[in-house]
Amino acid sequence: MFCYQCQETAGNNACTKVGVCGKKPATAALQDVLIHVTKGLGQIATRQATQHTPVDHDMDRLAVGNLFATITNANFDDDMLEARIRKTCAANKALAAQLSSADGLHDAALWQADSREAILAKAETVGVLSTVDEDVRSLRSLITLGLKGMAAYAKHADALGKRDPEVDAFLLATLAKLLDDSLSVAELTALALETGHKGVQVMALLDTANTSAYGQPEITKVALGVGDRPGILISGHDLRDLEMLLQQTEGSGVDVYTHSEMLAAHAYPAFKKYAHFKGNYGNAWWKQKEEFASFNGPVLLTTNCLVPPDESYRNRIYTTGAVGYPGCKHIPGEAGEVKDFSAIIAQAKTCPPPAELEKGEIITGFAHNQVLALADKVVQAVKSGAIKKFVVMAGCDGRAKSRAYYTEFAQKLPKDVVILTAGCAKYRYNKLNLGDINGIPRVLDAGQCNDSYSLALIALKLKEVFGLADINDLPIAFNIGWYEQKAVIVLLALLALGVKNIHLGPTLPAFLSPNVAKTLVEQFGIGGISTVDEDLRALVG
Ligand code: FSO
Ligand code: SF4
Repeated sequence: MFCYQCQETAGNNACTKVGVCGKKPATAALQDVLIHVTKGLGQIATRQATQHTPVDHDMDRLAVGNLFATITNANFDDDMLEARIRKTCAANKALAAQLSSADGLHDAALWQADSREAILAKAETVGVLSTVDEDVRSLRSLITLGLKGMAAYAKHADALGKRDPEVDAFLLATLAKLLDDSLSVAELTALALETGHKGVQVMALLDTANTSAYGQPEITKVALGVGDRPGILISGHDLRDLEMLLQQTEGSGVDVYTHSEMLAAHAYPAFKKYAHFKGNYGNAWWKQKEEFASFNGPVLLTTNCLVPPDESYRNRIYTTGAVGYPGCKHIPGEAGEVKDFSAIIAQAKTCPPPAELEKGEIITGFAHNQVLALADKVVQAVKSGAIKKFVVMAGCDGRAKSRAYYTEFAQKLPKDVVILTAGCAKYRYNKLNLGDINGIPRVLDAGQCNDSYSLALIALKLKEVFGLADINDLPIAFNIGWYEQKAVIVLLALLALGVKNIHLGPTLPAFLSPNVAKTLVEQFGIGGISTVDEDLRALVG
């Protein structure tokens, strides 16, 4: 196996024996082949579109679902991955038969999966290392990983009935381009940036999908304690799954708690009407082994991040959507279908209530609409000097000890600096009680990593209010923690918006070759992190 798609990759080089995330070599092999045949799907579907035959939305969905299933900590189930490969090969075969000619179709579009053994053998020749030139490999990886993030956002929007045909077409066409050996480093670099532009578009789509379905997030205090009834813990990012779970648990005597990224859901008006929507339990994804054990009730993973569950609580873990784990029950249901959560609810009723981890509350809901409602106050605070600077500390959390940097950085920030955050990175400092500036909390949490678009909108609005020509003239610094591939599309989107001098940590991606990293440094001023004190001096003076 060779996987270097996340920040925790072994030795900041690559996982080659087993994943730090727990991914086994066979699973990695299946994922490599799945990506290969999905690129083939991209090639055929794109050719179909040029022959003026509209691409069936089921094909976009297939590509999107495949990409999402290979995101870090999403799917560890070899049977599910093999089923996806077979489905994609069958689709490729059927679509290729409709083309006027199959000339020039890549192996990825033509190859058919006969058996598990054949798939595993195929993986030997189609993984990341099958691209020999290290810069081309690096750029192809950057784009592929960006597409995975884009797919996650497209999938969530689709679940709420919103899609953007331009994004779908771009996704398929770009998958096809990843098979094209004639593309130069310069062309691939341009394609990476174009991916960022489409990243902005898909994030806008998801924002519209979420807010039109559930209302504009509003400032909300979320309880951290527990009640005395059995509970279901819902993790991941999918708001439509949460809605169905809340509907089906109403009046059942079972409470619903959010975990990690689902915390943001408490800020949506549509979910506030559910009295049994209790609060948030636990912290970022990587602490789940202890926290899922003490929760006592069933846990529903709607997206990543799933840590391979211990035997002791595995029978309480349910997966849905792109997530899968062998031995855990999977709840089926495509976009537009109602999922049946009755098995989870029935099990919850037999479980003791959650064990309390902590008390108190945290505040979320500072998405763009809410911050813009406070715009006058914010602008006034900046003009008066009460707020000297904003630091965007969005992104992901992770296990690495070095991530203590982010807690210390937040603690040591001068009191006139406000943190803008989104994603599970916030769990490093959102319970520190950093206070407020004239009533504006010093940690403004826009929501999930999926809501990073909000931070971009806030920056663009401030630019307009202050009459600045360049977003980089704002008093905003970027110190982003990354982990998996949604962070890659957020990064590409920020670059596409013209944001410069982003600091990325705790380590720079292993998939950036020295030359590609150099380009990013030269063109965009991207940098890593150093010590807290040095970075404080560099970022906030
Ligand atoms: Fe975190 Fe996991 Fe949201 Fe990621 S829970 S790490 S970037 O999946 O998606 O921030
Ligand atoms: Fe390693 Fe990350 Fe890949 Fe898992 S997802 S195998 S930890 S690089």
